[in-house]
Amino acid sequence: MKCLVVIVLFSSVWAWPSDFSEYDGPSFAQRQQDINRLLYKVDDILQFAELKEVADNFDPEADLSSYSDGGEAVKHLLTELRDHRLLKKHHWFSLFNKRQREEALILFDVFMHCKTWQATINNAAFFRERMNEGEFVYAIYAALVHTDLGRGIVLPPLYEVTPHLFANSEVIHKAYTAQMTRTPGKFQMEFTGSKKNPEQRVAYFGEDIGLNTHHVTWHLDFPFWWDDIYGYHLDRKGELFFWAHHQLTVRFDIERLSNHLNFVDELYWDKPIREGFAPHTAYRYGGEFPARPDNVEFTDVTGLVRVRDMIIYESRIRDAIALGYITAADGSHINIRDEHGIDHLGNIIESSAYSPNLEYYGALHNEAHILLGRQGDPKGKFKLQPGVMEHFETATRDPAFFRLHKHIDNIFKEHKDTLPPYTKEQLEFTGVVLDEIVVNGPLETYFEDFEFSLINAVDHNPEFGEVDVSAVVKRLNHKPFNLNIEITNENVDNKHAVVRVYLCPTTDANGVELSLEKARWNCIELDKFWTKLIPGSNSISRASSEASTTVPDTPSFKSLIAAVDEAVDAGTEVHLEEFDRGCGIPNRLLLPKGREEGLGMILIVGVTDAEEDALHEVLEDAEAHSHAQCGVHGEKYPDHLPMGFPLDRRIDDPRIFMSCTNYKKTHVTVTHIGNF
Ligand code: CUO
Repeated sequence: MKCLVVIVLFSSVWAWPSDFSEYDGPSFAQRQQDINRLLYKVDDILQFAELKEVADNFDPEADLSSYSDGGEAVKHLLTELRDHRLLKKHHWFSLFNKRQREEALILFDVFMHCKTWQATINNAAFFRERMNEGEFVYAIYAALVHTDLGRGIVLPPLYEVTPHLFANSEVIHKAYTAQMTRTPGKFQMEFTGSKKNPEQRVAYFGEDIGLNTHHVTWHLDFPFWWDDIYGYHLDRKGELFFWAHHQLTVRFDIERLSNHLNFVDELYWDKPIREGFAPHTAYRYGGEFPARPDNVEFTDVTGLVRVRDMIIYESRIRDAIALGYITAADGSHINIRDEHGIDHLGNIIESSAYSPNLEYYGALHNEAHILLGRQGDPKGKFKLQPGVMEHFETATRDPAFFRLHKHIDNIFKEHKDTLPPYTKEQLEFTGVVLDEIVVNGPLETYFEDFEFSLINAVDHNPEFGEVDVSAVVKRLNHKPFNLNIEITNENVDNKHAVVRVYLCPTTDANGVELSLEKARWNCIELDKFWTKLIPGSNSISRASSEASTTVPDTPSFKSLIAAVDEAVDAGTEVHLEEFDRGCGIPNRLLLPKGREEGLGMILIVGVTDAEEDALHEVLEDAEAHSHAQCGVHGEKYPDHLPMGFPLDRRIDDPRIFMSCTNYKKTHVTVTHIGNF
């Protein structure tokens, strides 16, 4: 079903740059095998003879007709290579490092201009052996996400391709020892810190390897450096930046609530960073990630970020919110007092290359990541490497990540609060009555053991072979449940509708009841889906596994390799459509942890008119992967209404809301089973 949806979606005008219907390259299984092999032991030389042969003998300039830019990008990269300007191998890579990013993006540019799969793979093999491994991995993942040729390819789980960015140093060291002593081992991975630190209670969330994969993949889908010259426009990218990170922030707060901790407070440029952090993680090359003690005052990072610039940029952004317009680089005004304002604001705050005035509004969010990442060694006195905040893979491990994003989120809220509350006309869906919502099955969460391979974390001598090494980590999961919704359509014709499902807190951590106006900004988006309402009664059943905020577990790298190799050997195809989307919250994290005694929450369901949603016919009755917070590749965002509707704006008078027949709420309890 998902395959069908994706195929239909790509036929629209928003489709990716080239027409895949004319594709006559290798089979999907063959392409996936090529990718698996390029990423296997990426820090080592190529392990597969055919690819190694290509890497050794391919001449990227021999056939410039295989590039859509006449070979401009590849010539650029080769010049850098021949001039010995490229970052050496066995060195850390950070996307926030300007020069390293530029190098990765030249390779990305090469991939984007390859006309055939073979040209892509030849270049990948060639540059894999000559460029920094981190730059290579970033470039090829980004290309697989954004080129037509990468369509359907499953991104091997990053926690098994680059385990150092996901596993703590303790288990990595054990894996090294196991390899050296040739003793296979499974090593229990603990979360960072000790019980003396209250933040430890929610470390399972920030350190969840699936959540980190979602976060890094979201930033691959919507890179801050993206320029439309790469072939297409990323629809509502600024708003998606707001929404995906708003949801991360809110979710963290509900995890805190589950663990009797107050909602996180934002950080302030002029106050100490309250929580320190000891990452207990190490680069594969370059030593440990730097630690930061408690209560460090923000200090300028020599040559990179000045605290006073952050204050100035933020003040300009707040001025724009107060004035209701952004000043573009040419001096013109861009109105933000409407439903599109959030998109512009997201672009200037992140800031992305879509920012209409980078000079004036700066790069508040991106530079804050660097500023926070360097507070352990701001003057570079100790030659420490970038901090966890300077990698999307590791950023959420640091409690300061959530303080920063709460701060950013509050700026977005300041803007949303300038917009008038929705009127009854905007909220209602004439003739549609949401009669009942019933949750089938208890909302129960539990921790389970999850094993992932560390084989790619250690070096091995081909003479002695590899030893099986893996980490076992606790991760949150929930029991499956169903949402049953009864809707009456009193109209005489069919109606296309979108159903929005939110899970909201009822109190803060002190048990103080939250009004709807207070709670609305703290609601988790559980699901959003399109459906057709026939005249009369409609019974809708939606399984938790279908939630469009989530993705299923990616197969392990080992099983991906096995399934694909088997298909290639047999000359058959392999079907992995379900896993071709890396962006999305892991489905097992759909529910917050809750409490052992039960955490009371409110489920709010709304059904609204989807007539204006261009893609609703495609999306209805089908899972369209994780479109709610990740959009649909190469397409217009499927929902024409603002993300978070209708809870994104002030609710001055809840009675207006309640008088609409197309919304309903019910009390639910999220219970955690077990003692963690
Ligand atoms: Cu995703 Cu700050 O943007 O981490």
